[in-house]
Amino acid sequence: MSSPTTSAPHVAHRFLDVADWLEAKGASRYAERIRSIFADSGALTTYTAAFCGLFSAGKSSLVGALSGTHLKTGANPTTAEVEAVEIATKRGTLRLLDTPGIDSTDDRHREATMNALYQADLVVVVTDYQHVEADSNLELLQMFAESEKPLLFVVHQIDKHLEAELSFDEFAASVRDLAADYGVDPSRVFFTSVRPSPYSQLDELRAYLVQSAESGLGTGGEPMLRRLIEVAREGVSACYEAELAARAQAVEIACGRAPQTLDEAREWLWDAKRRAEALAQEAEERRQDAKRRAEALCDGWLRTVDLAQIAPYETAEKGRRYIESLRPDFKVGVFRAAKKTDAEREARLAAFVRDLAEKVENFLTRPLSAEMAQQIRDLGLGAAAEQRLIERCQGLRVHIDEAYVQACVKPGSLVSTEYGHQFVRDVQDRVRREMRAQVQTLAEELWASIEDKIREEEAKRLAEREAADARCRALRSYVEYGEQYENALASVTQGEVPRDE
Ligand SMILES: Nc1nc2c(ncn2[C@@H]2O[C@H](COP(=O)(O)OP(=O)(O)OP(=O)(O)O)[C@@H](O)[C@H]2O)c(=O)[nH]1
Ligand SMILES: [Mg+2]
Repeated sequence: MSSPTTSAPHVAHRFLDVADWLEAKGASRYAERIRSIFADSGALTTYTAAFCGLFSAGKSSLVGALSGTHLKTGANPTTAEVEAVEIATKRGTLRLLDTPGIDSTDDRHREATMNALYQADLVVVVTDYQHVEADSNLELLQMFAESEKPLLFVVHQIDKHLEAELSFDEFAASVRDLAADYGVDPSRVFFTSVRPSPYSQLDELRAYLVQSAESGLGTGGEPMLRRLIEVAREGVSACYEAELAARAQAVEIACGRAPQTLDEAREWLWDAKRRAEALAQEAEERRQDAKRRAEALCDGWLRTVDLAQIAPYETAEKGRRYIESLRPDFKVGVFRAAKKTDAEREARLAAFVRDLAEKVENFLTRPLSAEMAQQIRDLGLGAAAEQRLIERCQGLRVHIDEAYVQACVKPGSLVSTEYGHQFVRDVQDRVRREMRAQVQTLAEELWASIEDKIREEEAKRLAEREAADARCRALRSYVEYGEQYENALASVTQGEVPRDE
């Protein structure tokens, strides 16, 4: 437990506000305990040791002997309510609480004793000589060990020890080992008796208690403050534990295991966040990769269109000859020249068209569509998409006829003798432009198919991504609540009312 930052008694008063807060949170039991510590007029100058143990261990006899008072004792369950006796010390009062014997099989009984412990600065677990190792006694020891109060372990009625059966030293050593198993320091183990016995450490026990009280009370009000903090922290735990456990269970469902500590949960959350981000990023990277590949394909196809030899020298020559035949001064023959000239023009046009169409088919359309079909096959898009796209490749076409070529002629340029070359370039450009447009449309259709495939594959990974997100959510909720809980504990440890978030 954290120690208080200041021992000034006025700090204690702030706990009345903490009590109100606990009350409002539904932890009225703890609010009551805080108020009852205040109601105890001697609280600031009192150090309290609670004597607890099974029935008839000799608690009342022991408390009586230590304080020089007479308390009711007996073989049957005797003490019915917590009784206090006081011993004056140099710095204040040492209060001894004699508590009713605990029937460890009765939960309500145990709870009643545990409830009284909030008043104690120290718990003395008393066991009688004959029951040191009895199960019920060990259970009790376990219960007190968990309460986190400073513990003394007292073996009472040591006058019953028979040296002939077992040496006292051996017995004492085994008791100290046992106590150590429950976290009790060997220096806090005592053997006592109210009857004469060479082994009784009644005086040592009294001296130890007085010494504890004096050092506890030394700085003024600290035992009370410590008790207040302890009760307030228990109250905070009562407020938060159930919800925290529920959130831990949600984490267990999402992660397969519940976190043991808040730090562990924070670590898990960090890992889970990174995993979720990595999964999302991987998905995006896969998409980007696919996009880059598709773009590279399209670029390659466009390059094929640009580089295809669709008008080699002899084809270009035919084009130029056709243009030449369109010039105003072009004339064939002397007789019936007009008709012959027209016939020549048509012949040159037909020759150019035929040749060009053949070259386009052989050097552009066919190789391009074969290249595209092969590359699309290599993508493994799935039968249906693949077939559809390959059919589209096979449908790539620039339909070249006379009208197509004639449409490229710019009549105003016919006067120039150089125009023939330009005309052939214009026709080629038109062919390439139209083919590029078809390729681009097809590339868009291809990308749509690739995206479909990506979506299909991502759907398979969706379960993993959703699980990662669910882990993040459960852990975040646990960590947030755990932090509120931690902050509330830290606040009440300072005597401050936790801020409600
Ligand atoms: N031999 C021996 N008997 C003891 C000693 N101390 C107590 N007794 C006896 O043990 C019995 C129980 O003593 P109590 O002091 O009443 O025990 P308790 O733990 O207060 O009992 P409850 O209040 O009923 O839980 C009585 O008969 C006592 O006389 C002791 O040191 N030696
Ligand atoms: Mg008693």
